[in-house]
Amino acid sequence: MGSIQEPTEELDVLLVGAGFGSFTLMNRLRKQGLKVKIYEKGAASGGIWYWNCYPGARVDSDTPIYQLFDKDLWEDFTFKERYAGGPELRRYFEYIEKKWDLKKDITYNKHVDGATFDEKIHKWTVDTSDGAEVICKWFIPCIGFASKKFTPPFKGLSDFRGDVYHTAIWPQHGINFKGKRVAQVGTGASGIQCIQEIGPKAKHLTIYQRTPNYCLPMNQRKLDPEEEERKKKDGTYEKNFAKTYTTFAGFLYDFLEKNTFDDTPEEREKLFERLMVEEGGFRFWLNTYKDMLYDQKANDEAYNFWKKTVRKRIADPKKQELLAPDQPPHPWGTKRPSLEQNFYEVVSMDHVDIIDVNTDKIIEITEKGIRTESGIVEVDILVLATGFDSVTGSLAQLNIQGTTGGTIADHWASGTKTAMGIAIAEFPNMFFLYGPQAPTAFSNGPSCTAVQADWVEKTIKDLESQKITRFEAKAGTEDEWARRMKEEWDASLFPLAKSWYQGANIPGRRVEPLNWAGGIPAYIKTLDDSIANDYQGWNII
Ligand code: N01
Repeated sequence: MGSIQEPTEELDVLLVGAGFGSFTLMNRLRKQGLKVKIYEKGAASGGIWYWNCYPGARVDSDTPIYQLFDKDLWEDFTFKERYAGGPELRRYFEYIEKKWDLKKDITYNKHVDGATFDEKIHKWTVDTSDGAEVICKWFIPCIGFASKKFTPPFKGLSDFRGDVYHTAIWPQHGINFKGKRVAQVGTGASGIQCIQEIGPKAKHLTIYQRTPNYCLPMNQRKLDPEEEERKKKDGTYEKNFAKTYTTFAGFLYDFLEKNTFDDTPEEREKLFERLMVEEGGFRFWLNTYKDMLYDQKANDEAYNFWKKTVRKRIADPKKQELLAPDQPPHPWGTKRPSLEQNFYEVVSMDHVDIIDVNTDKIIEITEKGIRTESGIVEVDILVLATGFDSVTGSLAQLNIQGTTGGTIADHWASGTKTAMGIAIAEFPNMFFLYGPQAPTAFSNGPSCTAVQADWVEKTIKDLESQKITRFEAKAGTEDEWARRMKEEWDASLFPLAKSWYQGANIPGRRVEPLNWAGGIPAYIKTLDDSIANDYQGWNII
């Protein structure tokens, strides 16, 4: 609680977080005549693109689908690169704010601490960091899957006398690495992008790697504005956005209709070459044989091609084995692959070292650097690219109390439970976007939020028109969704990787499927069915 007490504000809808999800919903719910506001803890919009402003931050989804699908937005904004960088994405959010006149209803630097549902009036009372209270009928956190950073509990971290930066709360003013000795822990999506930028600038870079990242070539390129204009006019953009509703991950491509061994080795090689090297991006992951993520032998074919291709770019045999090991530590694609531009060239530089923390464990951080079993490396700057308490951490960290008085963390104490990845039993009149048990991490972000926003918009409209005041998922709806989540998960190879997809990155955390692995079309059908069957899975008052 802060010191200034402000008067209580009454809203129809409070959205938390200023990103794709809340912007979409604010625009649509305003049109229903509802009084809507966004509270954002940062000083500007963009969500992850605001906070994670580390060097080289760039999206791994390609244009045009990494944006909101509304024509009035895309007709006047053209991205400059196939994969937009952080600064361009921030400009894009500013553009939406202006175009939709959102700013007057966004309060920045306002952190939602918690909320309580009032059973008498069927409304939420929301507490914020400045001591102000807001009462709202519909409470919709749109805080993504990565708003709680994770720092490993390294012994001695606070003793380090140099500078420590976590990729998830990077200083807005940027950091100069020129001539510095740098240590970086973590080689996930954030880590790979940092290494590409920091490596060439630093005097020396030591990378502490636990698991090699199965990186794919991004094949970045500038977009031709004239060609984009043509695609806007000839209906290509509209066709593309419509397609995202029909593919597994909301991209413009999908798994092939054939299995790995339907092709001859020569055909397979040719296909892999095209997907990974010629076309690039996630095609080698999501536009490949349909059994790749389900059958170990099929997966081995993908891994071996990937290893062979990557090794050609690394001269040092030791680095080859560290970055693309002979034996895969987990099946191909069961952890999030990163898109890289020159990662393998940067890590091949003489002043860049890789320490495998599995065989040379980190013992402690000292005043001067990192001590592993083999000795100490003294550094000026320590970069922690160690990720997030992903997917559930964002919501569970807030003191949101449901009808039984327990928080979301309490509700999930014996396992994450949601109704279709969009609501929680005992938390009436609350929805969330891009969080647990939705296509979230297995989707293009704007595709997932578009699908969920469609459902929330329709549902609120239905309920408002019927003067419904209380809408809550039944426990059975959660149980059924948990069953389907597990069924999809267990059929795949995903359980075989120690990934944040299943919470395995957080020491001591329950390992469980956190993302819907059944694809966007099946997810849409589930959402649509719940409306078509008159919300039978919900208690309505
Ligand atoms: O986080 P991560 P991230 N000792 O959890 C390592 C999205 N995103 O911020 O793999 C040593 O992936 C950990 O090792 P391991 C995207 O969905 C998107 O990079 O668990 N190492 C891993 O290497 C992405 O996937 C974009 O064995 C330790 C790293 O730290 C997600 O956010 C950009 C350790 C953490 O990687 C998360 O990405 C950025 C320890 N004790 C983020 N603990 C784009 O679209 C952890 N690690 C480009």
